[in-house]
Order: sequence, then C-alpha cells, then structure tokens
Amino acid sequence: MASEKTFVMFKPDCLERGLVGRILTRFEEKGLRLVAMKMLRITPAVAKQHYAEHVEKPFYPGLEEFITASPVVACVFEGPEVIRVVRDMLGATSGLKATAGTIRGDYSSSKQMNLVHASDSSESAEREIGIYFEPSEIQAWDPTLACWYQAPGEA
Ligand code: FUP
Repeated sequence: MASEKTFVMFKPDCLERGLVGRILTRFEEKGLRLVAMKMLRITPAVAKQHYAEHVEKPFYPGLEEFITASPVVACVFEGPEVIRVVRDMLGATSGLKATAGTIRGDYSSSKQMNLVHASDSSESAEREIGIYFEPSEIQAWDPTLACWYQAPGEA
C-alpha cells in the first residue's frame, strides 16, 4: 500500500477550546506520521480558496467569519490510507451526527464548529496542502519506532 499525505487543520474552535493537544495526541497515538505543522490566521481570501466549493452556499458567510475568527493550526500527516483513516477518525461533518468515539462525536455538538478539517480525497489533499505549505516545509523522515507500528511491507 503506497503511503499518501493528507491535509489536517485544527480550526478556531479547537484552539479557543484548548483541544489541539488532546486531538493531536489521538493522531499521534494512532501512529500517523506528522510531516508538517504551522500556526496561522486564515484570511478571507484564503478561506474562499480553501472552501471554493462552498463559496456560493448560504452557509458560506458564517463559515468564513468562523474560520477567520482566531488562529488555526495546519498540518500534513503521511501514511498508508491516511486520507480515509483521518476522515474516519473525525466522523460525520456535524458533531450531532458523528458517532461516539470519533473526534467530532466526542467533542463537537455543531455542524460549523466541528473542530478539525481533513482532506476528503487525494485530489483535495494535494490542492489543500498546496494552499498552506511550500514543498520545502514538508519533512521526509522515518521515525525510529515506525517498525513497531507497521509490519514490513505494510507501510
Ligand atoms: P467536511 O468535509 O466534513 O469538513 O464537511 P463539508 O466539506 O461538507 O463542509 C465544509 C465545512 O462547512 C464544514 F466543516 C462545516 C461547514 N458547513 C456548515 O457550516 N454548514 C453546513 O450546512 C455545511 C457545512
């Protein structure tokens, strides 16, 4: 299984509620490889780029106000099937619908304030990583303990 990369973003509600460490820990404990991370404030222009498919929707103005309201933490994780694995860990878009045990199911009660964004396909992962990171900001590394997270040939 080829390794892939996904874009993950801790949204303003996650920072305001002090949940970045707790949720990042879930990704680390799962064994996902962190290869890039930065804190930034999303501008309205970047919000329109990130949420291009939603700009014309009625909920977009509120979404832009929310996503630009406080800083975010943007990350890239790498691993086999990591795009699907992270989406499964997040759960459904609305925290009210997300299954208990998922990140949104455990910590969110909102559709808009759902704490964490993650790419939903390899095309969106490539596009979203390109919005937030230069190629030189992404680390290629092999954690020493990687051999205790996956058997030879799995990663
Ligand atoms: P997801 O892929 O689960 O993050 O969700 P979507 O791509 O469907 O939506 C993007 C963001 O728009 C979500 F994180 C939350 C927000 N949203 C709303 O605020 N209201 C809606 O009715 C739908 C989505």
